[in-house]
Amino acid sequence: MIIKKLTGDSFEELLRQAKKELGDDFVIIKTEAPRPRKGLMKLFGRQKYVLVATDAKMSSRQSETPAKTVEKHVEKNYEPLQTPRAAHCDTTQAQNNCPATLQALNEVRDMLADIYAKTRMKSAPEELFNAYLALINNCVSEKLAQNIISKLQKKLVPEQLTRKDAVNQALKLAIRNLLKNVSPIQLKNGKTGVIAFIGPTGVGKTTTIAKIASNITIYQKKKVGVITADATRIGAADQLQKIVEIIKLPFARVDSEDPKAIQEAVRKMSGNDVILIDTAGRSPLDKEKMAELRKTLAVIKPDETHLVLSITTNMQTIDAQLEKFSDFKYDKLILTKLDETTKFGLILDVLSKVKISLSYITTGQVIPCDIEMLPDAEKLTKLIVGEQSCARPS
Ligand SMILES: Nc1nc2c(ncn2[C@@H]2O[C@H](COP(=O)(O)OP(=O)(O)OP(=O)(O)O)[C@@H](O)[C@H]2O)c(=O)[nH]1
Ligand SMILES: [Mg+2]
Repeated sequence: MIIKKLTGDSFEELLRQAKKELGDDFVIIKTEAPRPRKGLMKLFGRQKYVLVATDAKMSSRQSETPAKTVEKHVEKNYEPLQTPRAAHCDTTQAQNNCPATLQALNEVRDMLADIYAKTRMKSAPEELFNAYLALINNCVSEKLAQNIISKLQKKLVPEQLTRKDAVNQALKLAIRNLLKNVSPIQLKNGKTGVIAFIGPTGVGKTTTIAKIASNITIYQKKKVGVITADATRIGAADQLQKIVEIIKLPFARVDSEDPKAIQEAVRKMSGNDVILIDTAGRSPLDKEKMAELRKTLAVIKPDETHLVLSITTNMQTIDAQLEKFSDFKYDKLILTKLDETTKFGLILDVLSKVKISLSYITTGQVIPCDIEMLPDAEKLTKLIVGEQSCARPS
């Protein structure tokens, strides 16, 4: 079995190269699209597309079973097991005997599962495979892309599968369905809505609150109060205070560790239609600060809690952030910094994981303009399939 890692400027180029080097039946193992670079990293040239492929034939006609392939791969690449059948014994024993071998076996097993999935994709009709490539090219995870394409394959009739427009339309419909839950802050007549914003450090919470406060005041003509419970960073509250002073909104700064002060600030602002509460950014790795945030929220008892995440983060980090914030019972998701990327697949992955409504997306640093107060699923769909490459309104 030959496995090749190829790099180039486009998937099309890599697919041609793989075909040349591995023959018509090559199987894609892994693909990576360039990630957007930030700051000084932008100076170091464009990142490349990566494609890992093998010549292994995984069809039912194959002469070798997957298990045999695993065995051969392990035999060839790793030290022999201390006990001949360690891989079949219970996990603890195997880990004690030879953890590296067990890990290698797991890696190869995962790799084979992935090869099977990719083989299914590659054997998909051409238009479906192109749709799959469009998704991964835009950084939708391979797992989610495979899932979407498999469902399309089952749903479309053979005649539709050969037509680019039919596949494209069905793909966009499938994506729109995943994005359909859009729900900004719900204002209730006669009741003050208390809305808390939480999230990791630096994702844009304070800026987003300033945008929301301005928009609700100016365009929806509702009364807004703003409280910041971010007393930790010097200057953090000042920034928000300056903005809300310009639009003449009630503002309070409270110590997040002082429950009485928080309750009092909320009480004083109860004549408003909505109170927006900023919290200090918390590194999900900082257990102490996360516990403090939990206490603050227990005092605030918000009607809605919006988790704010930045789209410039990679999926692995977002997974870790979602896990750490999972016991906060957030209701809605805000995605920020869509102006800083040209690959929007992450939106789909995040939303299909959290299964909550998207409340807002933000597209720049300018207050109050760079926010979509009602995210447009149609536009997000175009961004995700690559029909549109810029989130900012033109
Ligand atoms: N490009 C871009 N930058 C943004 C966006 N939203 C916020 N920012 C910038 O991100 C940086 C951090 O924004 P803040 O609003 O302070 O973020 P925060 O989450 O409140 O930060 P902490 O309170 O420190 O956790 C600032 O430079 C903002 O101007 C956006 O949609 N696009
Ligand atoms: Mg802040």
